[in-house]
Order: sequence, then structure tokens, then C-alpha cells
Amino acid sequence: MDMIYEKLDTDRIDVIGDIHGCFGELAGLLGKLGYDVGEDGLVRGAPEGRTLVFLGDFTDRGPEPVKVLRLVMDAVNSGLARSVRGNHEEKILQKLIKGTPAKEEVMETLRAIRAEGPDFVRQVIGFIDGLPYVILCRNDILVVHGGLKEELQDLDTMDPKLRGRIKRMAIYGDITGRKLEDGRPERLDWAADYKGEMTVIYGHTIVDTVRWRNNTINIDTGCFRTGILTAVRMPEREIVQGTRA
Ligand SMILES: [Mn+2]
Repeated sequence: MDMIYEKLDTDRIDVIGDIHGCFGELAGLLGKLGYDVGEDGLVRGAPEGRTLVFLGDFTDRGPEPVKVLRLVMDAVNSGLARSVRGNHEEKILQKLIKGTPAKEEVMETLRAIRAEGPDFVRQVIGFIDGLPYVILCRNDILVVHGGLKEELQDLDTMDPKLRGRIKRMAIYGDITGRKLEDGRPERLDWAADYKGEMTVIYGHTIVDTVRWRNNTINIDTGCFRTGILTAVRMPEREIVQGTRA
């Protein structure tokens, strides 16, 4: 059975929202959070005792998908960071391993990835394939790309139907299965009536204002459009925003 979640034995985390190829904003935000980004574009050091956590959606839409991927992959592989998968990682993986048709924005990223050579393509496949859907920090914080309502928080369930629902919401958010007029899937605002005890940190749906609601926080500030990338620092619950370095 594939893995739904990974555990992280700390709540001293800096969670970064949807990056979508915005390397400059990522470097700016990491600097503000006290992480050292080297000339090579990789994270060189972290503040004592802190762990970076990425929410997924690293590529597509913004200008520098490969640089973002290289930084994220290196930070995760070197143990400085952890990450969940977003819907854009899922699309890239499905296209690369099964040839599943993808939108032009994903195809553009794939061309950039392929231009780096077959080794990099293999590294990207291995990286995305190894990403969990959810990260459980200590026993009270869930980090997940699309969100996770209370009835889907039994992460150890063996029920295949429930596991499928957990994975689907983790990646795509609370979708109804219907389509909007412009063709995008209709999404529900699950956090509006969330009553769970688990703190849920998520992204995926762009918000104008970042704020805590019912023990949840959506930190996707649509960086590719706004130039603002958002992080939340735990356990302080502090919101930190960065712009291009
Ligand atoms: Mn997304």
C-alpha cells in the first residue's frame, strides 16, 4: 500500500506556500526566514532547530521552474526540508510515467525539465514519486496541499475508499466533481466550518488575505500573479511574506 503521510517529530517548522516557478520570491522569502541561499541557488543552512516544509506546486506559470525544483529537491534530499505533493507535481508525474495528457502550462515545465537531460528527468520522477500527501507534525499539525477536512484525518485507515478520498482532497482540495463555466473544477470552502483539533496548513486556492480560520490557514497568495510568496512560522503562528530577492 502506498504511503499517505510522513511524520515529522517537531512543530518548529517554516511552511512555504505555492511557489509556481517563482525562484526570486522563494529566495527572498527564505532569506527573510533566516535560511541561507547560496550562489548555486541551493539552501546552504537553516536557523538552529528549524525545518522547512513545502506545500507543493513548485512549477508551472512562473518563470523559473527548474531552479525552484532544484532548490526544493536538494533541500529535501539533504534533510533541511520536507514536502508534500501538489496537483501540479501529480500532473507532471502522471505525464512522465504514463503519458497522461497535460495542460500547456505543465507541458512547458516538462520541456524545461527534459532540457536538463535524462538524469534530471529521472531525479524529478523519483522525487515526486517519493512525496507524501500529508505531513503530520508532532501530533497536532497537518501540512497538506489542498486541505483536509476532519472526516478525512484518519491517516492510518486501511479502507481503500477512504484512502482514495484523503489523497484526492490532499492534492485537489474539496472538489465537488462539477465543473465551473470556465472548465475548472468547483471547489468548496471546507475550512469555513472546520471544527477539528488538528491545525491544518494548506494552499492550492489563492487567497487575497492570509488569516487563521477555525485552526486552519491557507497560505497560497498566488505568487506568480502577485509577486508575494507566503510562509507560516510554527509554533508562533506568524505569517512571513517575501518578494523577489
Ligand atoms: Mn494546487
